[in-house]
Amino acid sequence: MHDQRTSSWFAVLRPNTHSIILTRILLGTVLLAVPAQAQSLFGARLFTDATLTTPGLVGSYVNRSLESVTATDDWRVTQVISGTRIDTNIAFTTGTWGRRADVGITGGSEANWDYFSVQWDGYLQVTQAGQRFATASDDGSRMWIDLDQNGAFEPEELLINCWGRAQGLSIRERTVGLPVGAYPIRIQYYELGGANEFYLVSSTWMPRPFVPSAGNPRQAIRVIVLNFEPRIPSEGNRRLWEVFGWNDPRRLVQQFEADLEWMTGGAIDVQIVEWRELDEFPLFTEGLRYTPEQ
Ligand SMILES: [Ca+2]
Ligand SMILES: [Ca+2]
Ligand SMILES: [Ca+2]
Repeated sequence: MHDQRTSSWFAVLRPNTHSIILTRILLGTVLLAVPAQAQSLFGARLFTDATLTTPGLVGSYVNRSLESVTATDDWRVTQVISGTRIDTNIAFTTGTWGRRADVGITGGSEANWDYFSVQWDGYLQVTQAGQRFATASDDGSRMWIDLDQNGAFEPEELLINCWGRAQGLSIRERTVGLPVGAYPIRIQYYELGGANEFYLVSSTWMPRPFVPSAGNPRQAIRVIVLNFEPRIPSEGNRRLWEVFGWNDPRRLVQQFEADLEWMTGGAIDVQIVEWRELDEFPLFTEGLRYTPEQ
């Protein structure tokens, strides 16, 4: 099923990869993160201290979801911190956050933490010039990088990835390409329910802006969406994506549309002209069709 949440210069590959991912690869998607190897950061390293000696960021955990906290303050000052931990690799799939008790989290289960937040602080050492950075998160996140290295996080040094509501794994804003150097960094993340994933990601890739001309106008692509949403009788007729806690296909399609337009530099205009809801499984070319109980 199409549960991937990806962006044009970035894709998170989970164990089942799907046609959306393949489409993006064909279009020049730069793959950056493969959570199985828990590696998402390229051309940069993280340290807890200004002397760049201890790898990782210091995670200050909060035993509730702070999605409604719009104030962009330092949670170590304004919130009750339930535990701290040095996280050496800021790349978490739902099941790889560790033991909740280590950082005072009580929501959810060991395999799927719920209703918690974390603020990471430390230093980002850019080792390869031109890297751009973003967060990819389920649910929301925001990140400051002290781009001008003046020791303070100004408003323009804040990137926000859909703060304040539930979201599937997504990426929005990216930094400019950063010169080699060390930058103070702060990341805040919250999880409501369902999957909880977070990646700090990097890439040098940027789309080339499209300049339309008389002989080469912007192309409209008219799309019919065939939305296979089989309902599962043994699960109270809930839809497959609800049973498995995957992303809502409607939101995925919206994000995919926006990403396609962005990654072509505006050369195409995706127009969804028809949406068909199909309570069935797709028929594969070799004739296979899954049944609900499979
Ligand atoms: Ca969760
Ligand atoms: Ca600054
Ligand atoms: Ca979630």
